[in-house]
Amino acid sequence: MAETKVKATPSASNSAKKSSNKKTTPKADGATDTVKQPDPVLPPTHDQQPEENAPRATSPAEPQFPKETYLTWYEQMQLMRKFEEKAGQLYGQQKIKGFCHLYIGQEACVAGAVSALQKGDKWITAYRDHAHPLALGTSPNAIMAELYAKATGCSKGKGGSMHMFDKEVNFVGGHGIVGGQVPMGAGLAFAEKYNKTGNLCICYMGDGAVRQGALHEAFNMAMLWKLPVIFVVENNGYAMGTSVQRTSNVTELYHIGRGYDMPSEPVNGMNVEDIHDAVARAAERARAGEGPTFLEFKTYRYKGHSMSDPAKYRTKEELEDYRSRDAIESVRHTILTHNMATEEELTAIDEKIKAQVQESVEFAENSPFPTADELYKDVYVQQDYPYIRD
Ligand SMILES: Cc1ncc(C[n+]2csc(CCOP(=O)(O)OP(=O)(O)O)c2C)c(N)n1
Ligand SMILES: [Mg+2]
Repeated sequence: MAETKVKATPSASNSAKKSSNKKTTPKADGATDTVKQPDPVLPPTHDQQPEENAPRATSPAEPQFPKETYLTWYEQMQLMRKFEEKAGQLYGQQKIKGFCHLYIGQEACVAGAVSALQKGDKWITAYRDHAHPLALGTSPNAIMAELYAKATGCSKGKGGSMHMFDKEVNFVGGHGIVGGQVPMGAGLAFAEKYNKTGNLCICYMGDGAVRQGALHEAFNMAMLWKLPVIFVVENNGYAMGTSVQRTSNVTELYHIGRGYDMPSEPVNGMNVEDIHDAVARAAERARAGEGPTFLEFKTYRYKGHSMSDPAKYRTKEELEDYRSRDAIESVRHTILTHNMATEEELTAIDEKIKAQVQESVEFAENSPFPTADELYKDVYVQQDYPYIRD
């Protein structure tokens, strides 16, 4: 099968990678491609029986990245997982209220992208949004306090689980309207291009969002203006309890980019290395002025849609099958197999994270709620809005 070599990128993306051991990787599947690209090894689609599945995602025979990158991935993904396990417990105790959507199982989708992008890049996603700011460097204290609706939260306690926001790390939310962030992602990329910053925007969405009309308008404009944006669909198989197969004629969601000649490709969302590579290729294209890319991360959430979902619409076998490909376990296995760290050193990282999460709970517990006058702050009001008549 034909493969296309990737060029070395000057960005942070490939500095995370071992210079001596670059593998050749397929280019995105766009109409401009002349070569038929091979399909990467992917987790099963959600209508496949476990026995039909592709080979299990295992640690590579030879690690492609330096030790520091694997250790960073391990620490970031463990922080996401442990933080959210705690958030789930606290929700059960009614310390956290309202909606709460956990990212457990999908951690590689963020960790692999963080290592492939640079500091000034903008990030936007839907309401399953705790992991993104955690990996970008927002303090767990500020995220936990936001879950508690406390004034010290990253959205001043006024956003809650679905509306995390942190300008410091370029995390632009946290959006509750399915697909609402897609045109905003294009707009953020437009600003970067207009201001000639050299930065890009990575815009995440769920599989439910690709059916929204606004996505199609945004894709068209992003291609027309060659905006520096990476659109990512995290296809975890379900929009609430409804599977992709029940709502879409096109089940390989990355094909949707083809209608706009947008370079598009499927990625094994349970494999942090594959995600890094795909995002690095897309970033290189965006920074070279070649415009957007559409990536479909094939992933899975281990928990229900939100805290109130017992997830009865899927089988135990399906869940177990994805758990057996767990990205954190894979990275842990790579680290240990290749002597990048000892069991004791990984345990020390786990202990550090446990303490960080515990500290965030104490911080949130001891923080005040916002005062009543906060109600009228941070509200967008346009005084001369033309259509209001007295
Ligand atoms: C425009 C709009 N319609 C419906 C909803 C209700 N709703 C909330 S989450 C959701 C499912 C979205 O699933 P998906 O995009 O696959 O994301 P996931 O939850 O799997 O991360 C729906 C329909 C909404 N928030 N916004
Ligand atoms: Mg989904």
